[in-house]
Formats: sequence, C-alpha cells, structure tokens
Amino acid sequence: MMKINRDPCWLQGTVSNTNFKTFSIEDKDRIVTTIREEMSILFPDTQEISGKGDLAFVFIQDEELGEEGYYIESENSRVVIKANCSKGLLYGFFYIYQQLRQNKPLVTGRSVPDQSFRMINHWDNMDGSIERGYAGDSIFYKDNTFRRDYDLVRQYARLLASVGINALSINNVNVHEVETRLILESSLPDVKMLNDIFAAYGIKTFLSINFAAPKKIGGLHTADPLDEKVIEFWENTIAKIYQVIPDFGGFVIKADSEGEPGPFAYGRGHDEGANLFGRILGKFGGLCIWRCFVYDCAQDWRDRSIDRARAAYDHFLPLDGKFDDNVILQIKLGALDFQVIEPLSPLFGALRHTNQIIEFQLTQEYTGQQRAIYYQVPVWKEVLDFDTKYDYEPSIVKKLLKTNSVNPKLSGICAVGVVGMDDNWTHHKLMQSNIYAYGRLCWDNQLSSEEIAQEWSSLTFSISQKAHEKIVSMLTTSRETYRLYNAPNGVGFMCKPNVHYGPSIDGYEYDRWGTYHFADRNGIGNDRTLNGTKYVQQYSPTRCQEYNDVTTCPDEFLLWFHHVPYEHVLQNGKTLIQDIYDNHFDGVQRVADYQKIWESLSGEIDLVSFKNVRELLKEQYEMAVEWRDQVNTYFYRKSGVVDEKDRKIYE
Ligand code: GCW
Repeated sequence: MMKINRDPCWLQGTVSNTNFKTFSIEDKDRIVTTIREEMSILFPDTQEISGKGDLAFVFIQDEELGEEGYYIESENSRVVIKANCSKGLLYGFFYIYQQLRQNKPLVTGRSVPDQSFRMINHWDNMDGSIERGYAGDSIFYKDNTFRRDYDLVRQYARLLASVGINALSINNVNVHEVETRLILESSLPDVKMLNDIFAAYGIKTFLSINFAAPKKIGGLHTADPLDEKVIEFWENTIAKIYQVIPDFGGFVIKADSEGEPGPFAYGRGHDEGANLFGRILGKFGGLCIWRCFVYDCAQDWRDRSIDRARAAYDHFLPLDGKFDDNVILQIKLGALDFQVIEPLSPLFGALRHTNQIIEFQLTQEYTGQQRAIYYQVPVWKEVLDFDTKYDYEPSIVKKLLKTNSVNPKLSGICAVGVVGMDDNWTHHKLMQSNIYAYGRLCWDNQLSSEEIAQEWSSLTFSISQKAHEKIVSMLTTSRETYRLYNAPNGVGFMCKPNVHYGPSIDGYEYDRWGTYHFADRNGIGNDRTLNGTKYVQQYSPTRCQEYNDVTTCPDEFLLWFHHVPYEHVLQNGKTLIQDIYDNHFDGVQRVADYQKIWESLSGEIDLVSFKNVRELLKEQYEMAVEWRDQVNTYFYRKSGVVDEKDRKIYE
C-alpha cells in the first residue's frame, strides 16, 4: 500500500539553493538532534560543519529571551540564530524555513512568544473515537490500546512545533473506564513513548485524569480530596509516573461537569480539589490544569432563576487567590460553549490572582464540523483584543492573562484539538489553516487574520498571487458567513441536540442543558440584565452598563443579554426580524459565492485538495440553505411578520 505523505501541508516544500551551503550547531540535548533532522528534511542541500556555518545555531545567555525566544542576526549572507535554550533555536529554525519558503526577507532581531502556554487538548478516547472529532479516528489510539504509529505521531509533533505549540494533553477530558487506567504502571511505557516524541519537539505531554480514580481503580470507597488514603493513592500514582517519565507535564482535570466526578460530591471546594493535585504534582515540577466548565447540566427548563452562563464565574471567582502556584484554571472563551457568537467569559479581568489560560476550540463542534469553512482567527482576535474595561492596566485580555496570573509563565491559551486519521489531518483541507493560525497567533498576538491566512496559503499551495488572494478572502470572511446563517444575534444553541450539526431551533428549548432562546409570538432572547438573571453584573461596571442597556448593547450580543420584540430596532437601523431574514439570505448567497470562487481555481489547486473543498462546499451550501429556511420559517411563523423583500419564506 502506498504510504500517504502526512507531512503537514505547510512543511511539504524544501528550501534549496539558498546561500546556506553549510550549517553549524552545538550539541546540547534531544531538541538539537531534532533540529539536525529537520535541517536534513527541509534544507536537504545544506551540510553540517563544525565551527561557523552559513546558518549558525548559537547558545547565548540573555534573560529577555527566556526559554523559548530567539534572536536572528545576519551578516552578509550568513545568518545566526541565537537562543538560551534549544527550544528557542528550534523556533528560530522554523521561522527561517517559513520565511524563505515564502520568499520573504529574514527579519533580524528578537522574537519572544506573547503567550507562555500554547497548548492543544485532545479529546481522544482509547477506542479510537474522538469526542467532537470530525477528521477520522484518533492518531494515538485504536481498539482500546495505543495505535503505536510513531511516524505519524512524529509528523504531528513537527506540525505543532513548527507553529510554536508547546504543550499537549493526549486524552479526552471525559475520562472513561479504559482511559482512567492511563495513569497505571502498565500504561506508562506507552505514554512515555508519546511523551518522548513530543519532548524532542519541545512539547510537554499531559494526561486528563478521572477525579474518581481512587474509587475506580484504587480500591477505595471515596475520592474525597482531603481523605488520607486518597492523598496516598495520588502520591503513589504520581510518583510512579514521574519515575518513568521525569519530564511529564501534569494533569488536565474536568471535575463536577457533565457527569464527571469532582470535589462537590464530598462537600469540598474546587480549590481543595485542584490543590490536592497541585501539591503532589508540584514536587516533581508538574502542573495541574483545572477546567472551569462547571455548571448544572440537569437543569429544569421551567426554572427561570438559574442561568447557566453565570456558573463559571459564580463557582470560581470566590476562589481567586486560593489556588496553589502550579495550578492553572482553564476557562472557555465564552460563558456557554463555543457558540459562533458569545461574549467573553466574565472571569477574564475579574480573576486577578490565579494562573489562567483561555480555552479555544479548533475542532468545529458547533461551527460546521470540518464540513464548512470556518477560519477562527477573527473569533480569537475578538477575545484577545477585547478590553474588559476594568479600571486597572492592562485591561485587554491578551495582556491580562499574564498579569492576572500568579506566575506569568503559567498563563496563556489552549485549544481543543482537531486532527485525526484523515489524510489531510483536518478533513477539510482549508481547515488546516486553523491549526497553523492558532500557533502563529498564540506566538504573536499582533498578527492579523489576513496575514496569517496569507502565510498559510502561500506555504500550502503553489498557485498565483491572485489565487492566494481568493483563498485568503474566503477564509477571512468565513466566520461572518457562518454567523449570518446561524442562530441570530448571540442567542446560540439552535443546533440539533447531541450531534450539534444542522439546525433544530427548539432542539434544546425544553431540555436540561440550560441553553434556551425563549422565543414566543412577541419576541426572543435571554434577559441577563439587572432585571433578569443579573449575569451582566459579572462584567466590569463599564461593560455591565453597556450590555445592560438595550440601546448600547452591541447588535451581535443583543439576544444573549436581552429579550426583545421582533420589531425591536437594532443599532444598524433594521428591525430584528428583518435583520434575521436578511442575514440568512446573505449567508447562503455568500456560500454560493465561495463555490464560484473555488471553481475558478480549478486547474491551479492540486486535484485532491480541489475535490475535497468542492465537495465540502456543496455540503456547506446545502446546510446553509437548511439553516436559512428553518430559521426564517420559524421566526415568520412565530412573529407573523413578512419579509420586506418578499423572498421565499415557507408558510
Ligand atoms: O459542550 C461540551 C461538548 C462536550 C465536551 C464539553 C467539554 C468533552 O459538547 O462534548 O466534552 O463541552 O468541554 O468538556
């Protein structure tokens, strides 16, 4: 069988015929060996020499660079990459490769990542499935054991390192029976294999663990974090892990959430739960990453006093400052769950004495499931550049992640992973751009959506500049397109229950998940104002005032914060109902335009990619039509208001 080239698409070209006939590098550790290997793959004509190569990797001591930063110098045709640590040299190497591949000049000077933590969370299960995965089976597991395809894992490690990802958790945060055993001695040799492959690329490996493991696999009758036997169980377990894997990263923990066990069952707080792990892992230099996705998922829809959106803040803000120094809180970017539009989680800015990372979702759970184009940089930039308007500096999210963390090195970004066994990693070829963009943006928060899309396109396709521009324009407008034909004005959750693909307007309306739109014949939306659930109070006073007032609340968040009549006039001058109709017709039209644009690239794009995107655009178009017709029909039937433009809406 022919072996598929699984090189990440942006690492498929080599750099030849440069001025670099030779390179030199000092020995230090395994990452130096990686750089040598990568040189032979990506710069095949450049020979290693000792002494001064045309491309020289040099260790220096410069506090400002930290462990990951690098410095580029160029004298005549000679280029020197300097760093304190081999990780910095590795990142400098990938920078040079990417610049040369794009025929761009090498910018000399210092480059240090804006965000310290740049992580991916895998939701892979050992049976090979991936929770919310849409690009094939897990690359790590199959049939309840490890897949052991180390070539593939190495390809993935280089994909991640080439864009600066430095941490990875390798199993689902919902830790089922088999995966609970990953922390046992019998699994550790396999975990170590993966750990070592990633470590060679400067990436720390983490495991998601089951809070109830002491009961499930430890023979105890409790998992109470203050129980002596439980503490002993974790001490022994963690000591064994570090004996086998001394550079192991630590644990990611989803507790008291969607059926997962946690400290609440024992009347303990989340600080007590997290600190148990923090304390023990800390002895070995490990970290405890604790998720804030804690809410009541067995809500009674009749009970209007509960608002799920409040949950993370209500649970965690009172614990600010109570976590150990090596505990990090992981907070989803929005207060519900990765909807197309959600305002920022109010924990950011409010939480001031706790290590924190913001959680994104690369896999497109609610946003087209790798079958629609949904380039996410606009989403991420929206939240990173968001000004919380607290009366302290810095109040911008991308900065306060660091300054509000007790240890700035333990702050940053993580994202739910996206890759699977599909030949192109992400099912939709164009959606490889998200993983590339994620790494690039985490490193350099100033990059624009267009710049990153342009970089990805030029590294991925050998096509004309005009064709690149077309791809860039599709990518950079795709989030807006998806928003237009999805649930209106931040109301969220109009998708089919469980699968989360395609429209089902009332799918969640009378369910237990706490995600409602409250549409009736008069109006729609969540009243989260001071007269409603008071969620709005969780923001800074300035933001609270802005969102609380229906005349200043941004249109895109209107139905997140307010319940309004269909004839309510938006800030854009249209009535809500007319805006809903217009957006849904526009959204479909935009997908039809993408199809035309893509067809115009026929002959330029390689056939496999061309067909992949063509077929998926067809599906996206059909799905957009379904969204348009169901949403428009639903609101027409509820409101009885006709479309001003008299387009086809079903009776
Ligand atoms: O919204 C939910 C997803 C779950 C996921 C959960 C989480 C891993 O639908 O599949 O579980 O988010 O983030 O923990």
